[in-house]
Amino acid sequence: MMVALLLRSRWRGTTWRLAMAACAAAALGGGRAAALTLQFDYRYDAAGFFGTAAAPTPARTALEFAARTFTSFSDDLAAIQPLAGNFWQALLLDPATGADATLANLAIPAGTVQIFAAARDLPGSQLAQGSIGRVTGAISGGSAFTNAVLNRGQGDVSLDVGPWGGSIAFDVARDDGTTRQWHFDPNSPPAAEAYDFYTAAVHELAHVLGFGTSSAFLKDVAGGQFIGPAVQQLYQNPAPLAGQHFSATVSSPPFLGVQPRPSLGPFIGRGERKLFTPLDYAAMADLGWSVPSQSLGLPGDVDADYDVDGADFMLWQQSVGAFGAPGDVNGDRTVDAYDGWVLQQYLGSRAYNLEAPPSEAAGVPEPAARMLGVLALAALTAARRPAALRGVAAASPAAAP
Ligand SMILES: [Ca+2]
Ligand SMILES: [Ca+2]
Ligand SMILES: [Ca+2]
Ligand SMILES: [Ca+2]
Ligand SMILES: [Zn+2]
Repeated sequence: MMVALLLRSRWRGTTWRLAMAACAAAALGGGRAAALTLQFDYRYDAAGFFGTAAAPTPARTALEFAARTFTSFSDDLAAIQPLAGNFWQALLLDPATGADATLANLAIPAGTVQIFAAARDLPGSQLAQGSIGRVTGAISGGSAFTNAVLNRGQGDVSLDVGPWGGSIAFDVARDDGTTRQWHFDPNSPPAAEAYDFYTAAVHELAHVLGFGTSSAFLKDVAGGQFIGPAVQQLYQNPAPLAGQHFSATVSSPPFLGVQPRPSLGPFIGRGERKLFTPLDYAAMADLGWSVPSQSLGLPGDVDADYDVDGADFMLWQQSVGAFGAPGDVNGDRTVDAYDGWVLQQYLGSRAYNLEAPPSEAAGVPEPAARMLGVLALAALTAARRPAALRGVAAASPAAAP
């Protein structure tokens, strides 16, 4: 354990920042094959918010980096490959207008979801909007083709979500008509007055993948709480919901001290960076995604001693480029710069042993202290005038913008 490193705040460890900046830059450009591919399609982005592949804007780079949150999922999604005599029609929200759009006979490779991305002036305090893709009209083809179209061969759609993809839209203008100020760089903290694009993108991509938007999500909702087994195991209770999000009072175990708020809460504040926490990953597991175990505990704790410190960093550094080594933070079995980026985000964090009841683990905050933490977070949220993040559920008029 290197105490000096523990005492540094997440963003002020200059040495670490320099070392990790180079690594994260490499991660941003990495196109390495992974189990789940989020393939972005920018055909609706006539305004050029995302630029081109040859000349990407910072928004495009940040969106594609945010997608790595999910590329460790190992679901075996069936290919949608329309052959002669096959027909299907995708129904999506056009991300540039918010209107319904249809696309006939999309071909989508195995292990891939296709996500249409654009930007527009979203109403009110809405920052971004992710919606899961639907299917409209009759499907022509045999049962294997039909199953691939409807749920990617994942079986009962009410138990395991398997979309063809969907769409994602980002706000470009504030209510007063001025340009929306985003912070695009995942390698630096957002300024106090800007909203963090990475944080919004990760949140909306989870909606595209079914959180708050699928029947597999609804099966885990009872009495205004999320009751999926992976979430209950981590949270030790059903987790309160606020509509299609975790309630603003929910924070993610298994951290000691003030626990981070989940990505899938209802708001983000100005200047706030939120990561996809173990609680968020547990929810995705409950929707039927195959989430690696590394993502369900303290991320970056490579040596499994309930902290993220210099010893973990050294283990990661020594195994970069290796396959299946202990430096694999995100569980995609490859050790690369992205693992180092995640590790850096959690540097200095400590956790309790999930195998032991938290009430018996040393150093776990007492209920009163925990409540104070919650109140402090709520006050912070109010002070920063949070803006809304929204997912649009399939065929749910109440959830439409
Ligand atoms: Ca707007
Ligand atoms: Ca699945
Ligand atoms: Ca450790
Ligand atoms: Ca990895
Ligand atoms: Zn949302």
